[in-house]
Amino acid sequence: MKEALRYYFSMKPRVLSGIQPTGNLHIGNYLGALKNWVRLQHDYECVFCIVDLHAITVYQDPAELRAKIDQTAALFLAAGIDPAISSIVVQSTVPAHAELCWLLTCVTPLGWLERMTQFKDKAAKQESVGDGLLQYPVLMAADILLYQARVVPVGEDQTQHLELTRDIAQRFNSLYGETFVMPETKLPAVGARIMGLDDPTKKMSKSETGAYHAVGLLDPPDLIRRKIMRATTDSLPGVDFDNLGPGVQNLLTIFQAFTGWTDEQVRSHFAGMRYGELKKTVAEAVVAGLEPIQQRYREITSEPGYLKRVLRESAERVAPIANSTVRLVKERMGIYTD
Ligand code: ATP
Ligand code: LTN
Repeated sequence: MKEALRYYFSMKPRVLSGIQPTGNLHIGNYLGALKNWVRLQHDYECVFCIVDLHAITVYQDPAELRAKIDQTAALFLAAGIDPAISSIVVQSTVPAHAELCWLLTCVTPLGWLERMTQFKDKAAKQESVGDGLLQYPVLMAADILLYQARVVPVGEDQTQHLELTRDIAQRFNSLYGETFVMPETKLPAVGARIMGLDDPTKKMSKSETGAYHAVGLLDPPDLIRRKIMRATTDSLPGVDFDNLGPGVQNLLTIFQAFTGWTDEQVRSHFAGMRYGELKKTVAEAVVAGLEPIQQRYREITSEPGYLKRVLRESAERVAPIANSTVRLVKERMGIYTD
């Protein structure tokens, strides 16, 4: 396996992405990010991070955070990330993430960070805003640039952070000489922005607490059905493709992303269908799509020591790449490296 990995490290362009271990992973995280990761891992050398240092930019209950780190890692595996060819890394176990973040902070103008819409949204919800929340996108840039990642598969909400990453990389390169590869954003063709079931004008999100907002990846089938049957639609009787409300559009997107049907297949199957029938069909597609993931999750979490081993081996595998980037950046900046 070591030989195979050497091949992957030397021949293929790199992909990096991450998910925060906060709340319960939902079908938006799966369709927007994870599902794309699984597909990409055969063509790229992939590093997928559980970004615990990002999670603490808003207060997390310590015991809950610790449990969610394991749960998120197990879900990466359950969704189909293969640890023989991809690395699954808990961000805080590779200290170079935090180290590069500081070095990049020093080349990032404050105004760039204050303009970030996610910062403005999250700051508006807090009584007191920690410095970490402002620095959040610099840490994200560090995650990506640390591995010289060429491609970053994310959902649509992360495009502004990716633009900032490129701006930081460009600024560094022009101040200190060519150092960083310019990363590209990769959105999924369908499912880049799944909306909340209870309010289809808002993005489905882990931090939203409404009981009928999101379908969790570990929700039992009956709960999935109940949530989808209660999804907000509109007052039309059935699906009208010339007049699709956001709730119906969202359900069709979820269906299409899970099944891989073409636009034409979706249109001809659902045109005129009553909403009750539409919801039943979507619910069954989601239940069927999540069933194998839930099955693998149970297997992974019942194997003692497996997860810990995957996380340790991944961290050991990527640390030399991360450390050599930090060393290069320090040399470029004139920092002591001897
Ligand atoms: P939080 O509410 O805690 O910010 P989140 O649900 O937005 O969490 P993240 O950990 O921030 O989830 O995102 C992980 C990945 O999932 C990112 O690539 C993000 O773009 C993607 N993602 C999150 N929500 C959605 C969504 N509703 N539709 C598509 N992709 C999504
Ligand atoms: N901010 C991202 C999570 C994240 C990330 C990354 C995504 C942290 N570091 C690096 C891609 C690449 C989010 O989804 N909220």
